[in-house]
Order: sequence, then structure tokens, then C-alpha cells
Amino acid sequence: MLRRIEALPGPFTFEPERTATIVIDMQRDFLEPGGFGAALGNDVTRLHTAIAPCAALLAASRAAGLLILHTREGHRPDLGDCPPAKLTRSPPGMRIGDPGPMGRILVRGEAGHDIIPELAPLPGEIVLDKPGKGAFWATDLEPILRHRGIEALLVAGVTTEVCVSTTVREANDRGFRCAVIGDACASYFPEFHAAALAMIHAQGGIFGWVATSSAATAALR
Ligand code: TIU
Repeated sequence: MLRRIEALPGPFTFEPERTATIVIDMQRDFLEPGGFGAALGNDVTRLHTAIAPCAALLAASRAAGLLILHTREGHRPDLGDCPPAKLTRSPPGMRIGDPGPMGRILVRGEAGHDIIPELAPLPGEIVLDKPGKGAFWATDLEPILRHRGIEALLVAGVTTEVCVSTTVREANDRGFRCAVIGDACASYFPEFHAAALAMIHAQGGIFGWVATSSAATAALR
């Protein structure tokens, strides 16, 4: 059955069997003190507004039988997949791979790399590790979606203007229609969050739609 989410710049219609919900990088490294987000000088509490809307979106998506994916940004323990340009942009002593209170910063297998317990993936849900900001770069996301006939994405997570926007732009150019669930996203910079959402739905939806979690959950019921 075709579903319809009230959204900007207009309604977003989708078939549940051809739609996936993707939650981007809701990891301890970005949301808790002592991780990568804090090492970059950010107030991590700014991201906490997205937790309850993400939980609501996940619950409704699971109940409606959507494919669920979670992503995690992070690097191999040997840092072989971390571009030197990324490594050297964070402050010395708090760089990717340095020891922190949640283990080595932004490294796979460390406690900080885990998804926060409130949004833990359920068995059978796809968890995708990505070395970059976009979820398509250097991952198998595109074949995973194509093999299941997915053509539309409900997108949530952090941060709005970095990994969410990069992923939505990558998805748009690959032909996937994206509805970004605005209150299920957050940024360390509220003004960037607002601008990033506006950039998506401006110009007739130049690379997607923006909806609220209550509109999305209503459509999934
Ligand atoms: N720093 C920042 O805003 N974000 C990131 O580095 N990664 C994600 O957005 N996940």
C-alpha cells in the first residue's frame, strides 16, 4: 500500500517494501563526552534532541516492516583507511586513533564506536561501517539497497550538515528518493541544522524532502 508523509516541499509517497530507514552515526563517539565529537571541541548534548525521535522512527519502521540500516563512522585499528588529511585535522592528543575514555577515538571495535544503547540495532538489522562522511563511499550500501529493490530512504541521525547531508546527496545522485526526518537529526550547530534541512527541500526539493518524526510515524501506522 502506498504511504504518504506530509513533508516539504510537498507530500512524500512511498511503498514500505521498497523503502528503508537509515539511522546515521548515532554513536557514543558523537553523542557522549570523551569521543570524537567532543575532541573536535563540540557540545555533545546538542545532539541529544534526536534520540527520542530516532527511537520513535525506528519503532514505527520496524512495525511497518521496513528494511532498517544503521551506520557507524570509524576506522580500522591500523588507521589504514583514514586519510592523512582527516587524521591531521583534529587536535594532537585527541586525534582519531588516540586513547580516550571510551577507547581509541573513532576506531572500530572500541566502546566509543558503538551505537548508543537507546538506539541499539536489533538482531537482523544491517549495521554498516563507513570510513567517510557519506554512507555510500567505500561501503556496500548501494548493492545492499539495489538487491532488495529499495528506491526510497527515510533518513535520520547525526550530524545534519555533515554525515546526514553527505549521505542524502550521495543517495540522490544514485536515484534514491530521500525523506530526511528533521527532528530525528541534530547538529552541534543549530543554525547549520536548520540551513542543512532548508537546503534539501528548497528549489522544489532539490535533493529531497524534509518531514517530522510525528508525520513519518503517522504514515507508517
Ligand atoms: N563533526 C561532525 O559534525 N560530524 C562528523 O564528523 N560525523 C558525522 O556527522 N557523523
